[in-house]
Order: sequence, then C-alpha cells, then structure tokens
Amino acid sequence: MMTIDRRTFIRLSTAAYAALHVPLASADRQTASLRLTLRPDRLGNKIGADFTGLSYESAQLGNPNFFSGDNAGLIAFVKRLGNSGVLRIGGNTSEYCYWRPSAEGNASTAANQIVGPDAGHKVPPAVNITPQAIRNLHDFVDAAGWKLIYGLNMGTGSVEDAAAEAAYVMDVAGPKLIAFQLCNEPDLFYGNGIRQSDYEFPQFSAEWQRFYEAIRARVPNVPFAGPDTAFNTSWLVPFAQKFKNEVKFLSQHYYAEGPPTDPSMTIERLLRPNPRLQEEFDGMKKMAQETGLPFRLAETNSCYSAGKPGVSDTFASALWGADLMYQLASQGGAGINFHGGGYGWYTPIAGAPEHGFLARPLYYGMLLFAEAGAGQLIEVQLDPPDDAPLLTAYALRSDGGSIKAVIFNKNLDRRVQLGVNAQAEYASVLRLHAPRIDDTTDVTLGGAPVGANGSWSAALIEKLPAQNGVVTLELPSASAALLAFES
Ligand code: BDP
Repeated sequence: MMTIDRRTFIRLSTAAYAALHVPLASADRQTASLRLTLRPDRLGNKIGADFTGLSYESAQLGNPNFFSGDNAGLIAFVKRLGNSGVLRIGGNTSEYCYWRPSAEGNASTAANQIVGPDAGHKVPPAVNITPQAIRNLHDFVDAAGWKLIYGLNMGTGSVEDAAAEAAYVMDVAGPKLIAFQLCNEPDLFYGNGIRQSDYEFPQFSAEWQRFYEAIRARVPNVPFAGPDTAFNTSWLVPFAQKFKNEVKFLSQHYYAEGPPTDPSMTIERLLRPNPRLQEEFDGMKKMAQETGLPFRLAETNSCYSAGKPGVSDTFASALWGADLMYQLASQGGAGINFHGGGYGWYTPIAGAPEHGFLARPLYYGMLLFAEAGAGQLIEVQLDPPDDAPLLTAYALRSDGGSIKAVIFNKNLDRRVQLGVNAQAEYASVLRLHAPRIDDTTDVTLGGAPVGANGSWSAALIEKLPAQNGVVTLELPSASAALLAFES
C-alpha cells in the first residue's frame, strides 16, 4: 500500500490553491446579488442534539482539578455550546498516559497544570491517570450534561492496564460514556516513534482486536469507536468491514492546514474549499455506507502542530469552524469535536480554573451552531453561485418546527445581498461579526460578546420583514448570519 503522510496531502492541496490566490482585502469592493431558495419539502440529514463537541488531550487528566465538578467556569462555557454535547479525551498524549489505580492525587504533574494541544514535535511527558481524575471527569461531564469519548493508550500502554482503566471508567462514567477509542491516529504510528516504519492496517487491526477482546473480557458491553485515524482514508473501509459489529460509530480526524511554519498556511486558504476535506468526507461516507454505522469527526481544527497564530486564533476560525459543522452535517456526519485546551492557538475555550476562561473566535462559530440548534437539514440553492464563490448557506427545520437558515459570506472582497424565499412574515437575524477577519478579540454574536463566565445573550436581533415572500439580507464580507423565520 502506498504511504502518503499528512504533510504531503496538505502540500498537494496547497499547490491547487496557489492558482486561486487572491490577496486579503480589507473592505468590500463590490456587492453580489444572489437568491437563496429554501426547499422545506426536501429534507436532508439530521443534526442531533449531541452533534457538537470538544476534544482535549488526555494529559489534561494528570491534573484532576481541571475536568472536575468544581470547575464551574469551564462547565458554564461548555454547557453554553449545547445541552448534550460530547467531550472527547485523547490526542497524541493519550499514548503517554498511564493508568495508576493506586496513586493518590497525581505526582507526575503539577496540581494546576494546564495542557494545550500537543504540537507533535517530541515525545510528550508521561502522565499518570488516577481514579480521582476519572471520578472528577465524570462529575464534569455530568454537570455540563455532556457525554464522553475516552481514549485509551494502545500505543505504549499494556493491554492489562487498558482493561483495568476501561473497567474503572465504565464503572464511574457508565451511561455518560459513548465510546472508548483504543488509540490516537494509528495511521501516524509508522513515523512518530510509536511503531516501526512498516506499521500498516493489518498490524493495527490485529492490535486493535487484541485490546478489544481483553477489555470486553473484563467488562462486557463497553462501547467502542474507531479507527480515530489522522488522515489515511484507505484504512477506513477495511476497519469498518472488520469491526462493524464491535463499534458504535466510526471516527476520523481532520486538520485543515499545517504545518504552521509554512507561509502558505493562511486565513485565505482556510476559508477556501479544501479538496482534502471532500476526500475525507468521501472516505467516511463510504465506510458508513458499507456498514450503516454513523461517523464522527472526533478531532479537528484549523492547523495541526498546535495551530497557527494569526490564523487559528482569528475570526476566520469562527467562520471556518461553523461552516465545517454544517458541511459535515450535510454529508451525513453525526458529530464533531474541536480539539483544544489550555491557551492553544486553536482552542475554542482558553484559560485555567485559577485564572478564568474566555471564548476564542472559534467558540463564537460553535455558539452560532448552538443557537441554530438541532433539527433536520433542508435543501437549499444559491443562484448564481459564481457571483460569490465563498458564500455558503444551509437551512434546517429545527426540532421546535421553525425554519432557520445559516449563511456564511467567507468572501473577503464582496458583500452580498441575498433574497431568501420565506413563508413567514419576517426573519429575525443574529449576526456573527468582527471588525476584521484577522481579529482575535472583538467578535460578537447578535451584537454581544461571550462574558467571562460563559454567559451570552443576544443584544441585537434584527427583524427583516418579508416582502412578496422574500426576505432581503445584506451580508458584509467575512461575516455570517442566522435567520429564523417567524410568523
Ligand atoms: C493531532 C493530535 C493532537 C495534536 C494535533 C496538532 O491528535 O494531539 O494536538 O494533531 O498537531 O494529530 O495540533
């Protein structure tokens, strides 16, 4: 099997972008007029209440005070994103975390240690996971009303420890646990020192099976997901075929850009369609079709190697992230987990229990998605699409019954005037806005920022009346809007 690494994939897609390069514009130079047709009679995929999610490094469990029922600050931020999201614990550091059932507290890390996304440059320090960390983690997700995906250490850990850890997590977290993952990005094991360079799917699947059987022998009925691969879509169908009866859902990761040192990894590039993403969607859809199993983007963000300042921490990440959520839903994905933690460049929520938390731009994109809520997608059509190439639109019939539309103008050089057909008297509009696309602060949704305690409520809801069945929305460049149609 040909091996192509994540870097090569991203470099190849960068070459495709070079021809399309348009310099960052600071103001709207033109207005494009388009029509958005909503077709409420043509239903698409469902967006479940547990679609949204976050992902953190397992090493964060080395500090049992972080994910704890006492961390009210972070709980408030998490809860604001959805009443029943999914917290995934994993990442590179999951391969260097060790179950230590008899350890008290944790001697391996400082009591207040904060762990950001791993940059993948070196082997992370070993971290002990104690029963207290698991109990606190349970209290955290319980207080947030969220569920848990828990990554075990197959990379450098023993099968006995994995079984013992899984038994404890299952005992404590019970119904909160939607799945164990057995390792993180095994398709990179061949090159990151975890396995030999000839490590391929057959070796992985044999190991996966061995761990699975040992854990199941100790704790029957524990739920699993996998393969949690980084990029290699060629592992997906074989995994799905082999383990379709063992897993509850299929998981894959996606990073839009990287590495951050590459100057071509920019805001503009982030906002353009990414051929890699479609390739991942196709791979995931294929494995879902083969098996009927749901799939989840269990770890994602803008730029691997812990993100890129000036890109990952800007308002562009809000437009990119929320648009990605809808693209994934449109393709049939069951959910998404944005990776983050600490003060990482791409983390949606930054901070520490001792210093408080704050919403980064990406958080605002997730908040827009939360405000639109769960429901069923309906078909939409933009005409003429070429007039605003980076305009995307989605619509759903929300679980409450109302029709909503979410529109992203990712064009940096043109505002859009959009006529939307509406069987309603008016549309109320929440705007996602920042003064500049590269702003790292000053982002607002509905005219209001997220407060330091995770509180948010709209300060500005515009009401656009329908005239002859059409609502006209003016959408500045680099902004988004959520429309709720009301009578
Ligand atoms: C993923 C890893 C995660 C890293 C992230 C990154 O699972 O631990 O933090 O890449 O490189 O591959 O930012």
